[in-house]
Amino acid sequence: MPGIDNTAEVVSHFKCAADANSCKAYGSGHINDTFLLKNVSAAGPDYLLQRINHNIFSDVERLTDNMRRVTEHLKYKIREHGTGDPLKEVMTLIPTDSNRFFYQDSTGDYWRMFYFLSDTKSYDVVQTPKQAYEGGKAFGKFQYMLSDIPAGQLFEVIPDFHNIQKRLQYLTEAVSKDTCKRVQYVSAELQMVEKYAEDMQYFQQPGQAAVLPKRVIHNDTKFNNVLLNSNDEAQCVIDLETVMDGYVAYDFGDAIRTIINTTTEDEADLSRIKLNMPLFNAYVQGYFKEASKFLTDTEVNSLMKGALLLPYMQAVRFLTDHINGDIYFKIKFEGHNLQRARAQLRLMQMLDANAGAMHQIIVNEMNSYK
Ligand code: GN1
Ligand code: MG
Repeated sequence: MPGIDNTAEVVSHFKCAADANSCKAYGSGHINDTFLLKNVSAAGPDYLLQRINHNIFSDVERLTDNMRRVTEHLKYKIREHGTGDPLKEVMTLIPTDSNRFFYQDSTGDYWRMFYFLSDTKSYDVVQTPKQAYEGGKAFGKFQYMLSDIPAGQLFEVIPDFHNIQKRLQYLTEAVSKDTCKRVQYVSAELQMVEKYAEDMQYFQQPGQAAVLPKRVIHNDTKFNNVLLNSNDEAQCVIDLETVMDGYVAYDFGDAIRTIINTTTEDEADLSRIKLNMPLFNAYVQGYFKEASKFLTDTEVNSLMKGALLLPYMQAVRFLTDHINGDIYFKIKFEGHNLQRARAQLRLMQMLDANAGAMHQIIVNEMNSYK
């Protein structure tokens, strides 16, 4: 990750007590660059500083408005219920000296800052049913707390973000340009994408818009976007920049994609990718504890479709980026995006083979609340 040459300048514009000299790269995001900074006083909170990838997030001002709106709403809900600490359970954006929540430096880069939540953990691979249960509860509660913001109010930060028709169109365009001459090596993956393309159109069918409500959803519910406390209890949902309208099944599917997989998103040895059903069960239980309060039956019936779509869509996105020469997702080595795409395709196939049984688990859980 590129470091920061102008840390002191950037930090000086935020109303914070961060020690610019302590700046260290942090986290495993694929898009933005994140840094951890210590407080100048040992007693004060530390900070997270993020360089926003503004090739991808082109309208930082409206993106920030969304994040403000969402974090304020979540804090209000937590205060209203009187059950928790909004400062610990919701990310807090730090204002700048001009009372905005992002800063553009002299090189054109955009920055934002949060309080760092100490004594929390995130996991790339889930280890215990308790963690999965807590993750389910966290994302269910997140959707529930936002369910009174009507659809259509938040800015569409990345248009067609989870529109599989568009994602497939971008893949076709990448294949026809073939700028890096990589298409000849990925025909097996392209064939597999093609084989499932029609089955994946569920959410795009014209009738769906009439029966499936659009809601404010997270849109990036990887398990490592939930912070757990030292007792492995859910504390805070992070990474709020793609919070915008969508179908709840997208969040469900993205979470299952990362929770049920016994290994990482980019596993090279496909034989290590297995489905951990106890973790699936636990996530479903945690999720419905909150989501049973607002989900419609049609939404419940769509959840498993989301669980198949999200790994598939992720594979399409990784494969497109591989063909385009790795211009979107950060990579650690050449071929990384292809390896990610292969792993996600394998995961999707395994989910597909078990979809009937998994759907039944979902339906049974919802019925237990009726
Ligand atoms: C990106 O940067 P990160 O890791 O939070 C991506 C998500 C993908 C994810 C795959 C804006 O998220 O959509 O699901 O990588 N974010 C964007 O790991 O494209
Ligand atoms: Mg993200």
